Amino acid sequence: CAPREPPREPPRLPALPLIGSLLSLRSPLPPHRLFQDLQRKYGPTFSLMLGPHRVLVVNHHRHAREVLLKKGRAFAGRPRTVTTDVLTRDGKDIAFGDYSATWRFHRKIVHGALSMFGEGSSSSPGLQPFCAEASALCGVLSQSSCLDLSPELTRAVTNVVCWLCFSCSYSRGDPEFEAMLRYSQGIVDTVAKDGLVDIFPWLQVFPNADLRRLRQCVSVRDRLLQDKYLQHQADYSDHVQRDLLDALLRAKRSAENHNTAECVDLSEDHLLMTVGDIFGAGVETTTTVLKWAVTYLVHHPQVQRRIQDELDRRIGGDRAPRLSDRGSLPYLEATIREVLRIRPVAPLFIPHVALTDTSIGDFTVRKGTRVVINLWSLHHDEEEWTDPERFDPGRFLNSDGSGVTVPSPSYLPFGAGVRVCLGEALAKMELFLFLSWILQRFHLSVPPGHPLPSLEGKFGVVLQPARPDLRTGG
Ligand code: HEM
Ligand code: PLO
Repeated sequence: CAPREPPREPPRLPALPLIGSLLSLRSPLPPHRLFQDLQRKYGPTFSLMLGPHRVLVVNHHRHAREVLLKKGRAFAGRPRTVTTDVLTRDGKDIAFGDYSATWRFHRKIVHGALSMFGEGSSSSPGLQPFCAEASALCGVLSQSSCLDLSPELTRAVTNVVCWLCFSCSYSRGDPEFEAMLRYSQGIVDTVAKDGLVDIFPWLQVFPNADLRRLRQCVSVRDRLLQDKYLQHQADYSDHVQRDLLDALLRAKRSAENHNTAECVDLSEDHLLMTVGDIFGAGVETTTTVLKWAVTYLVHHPQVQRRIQDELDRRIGGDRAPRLSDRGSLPYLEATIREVLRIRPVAPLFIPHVALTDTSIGDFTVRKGTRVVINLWSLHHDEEEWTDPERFDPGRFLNSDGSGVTVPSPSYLPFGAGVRVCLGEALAKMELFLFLSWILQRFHLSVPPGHPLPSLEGKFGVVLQPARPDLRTGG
């Protein structure tokens, strides 16, 4: 056996003082596509300088799994940036907050609270909001044969998350709901998208339209969160836990009574930012995937027909789909998996940070290095996926089509390890229920004479489809 290579520096993009590698990063391509292309010159793992920050880009599943799983703790940090600090009151949330005892504690409470909405039996009260919203959604769709699905999908998903966080829901046209749609889009458009202020914080002193818009949107969100918080505090009871906010309030009270508050910070800010994360993530991610699913289904009517055949055979038209049907609808499951592969919600995840001096493969990594996992590259690796831009749910079916598989280790739509997505189970349930309800009742297509919706994503903190123009038919 050959002796192991000594640790070495990863290949590095040219860098100038102050600006770092910015000149090599000028490109019309969005960052995930540019990083994918740069592999050809630098190999699958390379480093670059974003101004003063050392960034390591990982494009292959072997190194990605080492970062997330094998060395998950060493890479569990998050960078502080100007825009995420505005969103999260300086990292007092889960997703953008650095690794700490407080962070671990909040993750644990949220994990427990989300499991209230777990699979269990189909009669579990936790599932009630899903079916109520799926049914309301289909009711609206059946009233019109030609409409833009996006606002309806967003409202249905928002209501599920509202139930979960605050035990409330919105009706169509509710002004608070409309305001929420506007501020959330404003945040998605302006936060954590590798803008220059996140690289050079001193740029904040200059007028910056994006940062102004972000601050405005965050203040609208904060007023809403504060209102819900005050209402919940007013009618809080130790005996009933209605939702996530109650679970967090209970933990806060119990920590205060037992004096554990010194090791973990359960301040009002932390609590509000945690709810803000779950609310924001809950709405934007699932809605985005549903929009991508609808987009791909109108491009591929044969896939749609095959799901509908499966629904007809396994469920029929006399009853609504239930979570317990998931195992008997493998082609629908495979389609959801393929949508999550071909258009990953978070193509660059959220950057990780090395908390100690460590390594990836044979490369040394210094403490403080930001690590970007390029999920786009993993999900479009030609060694792992034949013709990666072809939409083919069949990749995720087993050989006789009776069940689903994951055919490659290069598939991590929800991440893995210490920072794995907290909403994975919830998102999968929602995607399954909404899509099965819709496809049992409707055929999706573009109105005659209209072009098919674009498959290009709009890069940001989530990869969103362009505004679609879709209609349903009974
Ligand atoms: C983190 C994907 C839905 C809550 C993440 C990450 C990914 C991801 C890739 C980053 C992992 C990392 O940085 O290593 C998705 C996808 C979703 C989805 C594809 C939908 C299909 C949700 C939902 C919620 C949620 C519904 C909440 C209810 C979170 C939170 C984090 C996270 C709180 C941050 C975890 C941490 O930093 O510790 N998600 N997510 N996600 N997700 Fe999701
Ligand atoms: C979406 C807009 C909201 O107004 C605020 C918000 C909170 C949490 C973020 C989410 C946004 C985007 C998707 C994120 C989520 C945390 C985890 C999730 C980044 C910005 C993913 C996919 O990583």
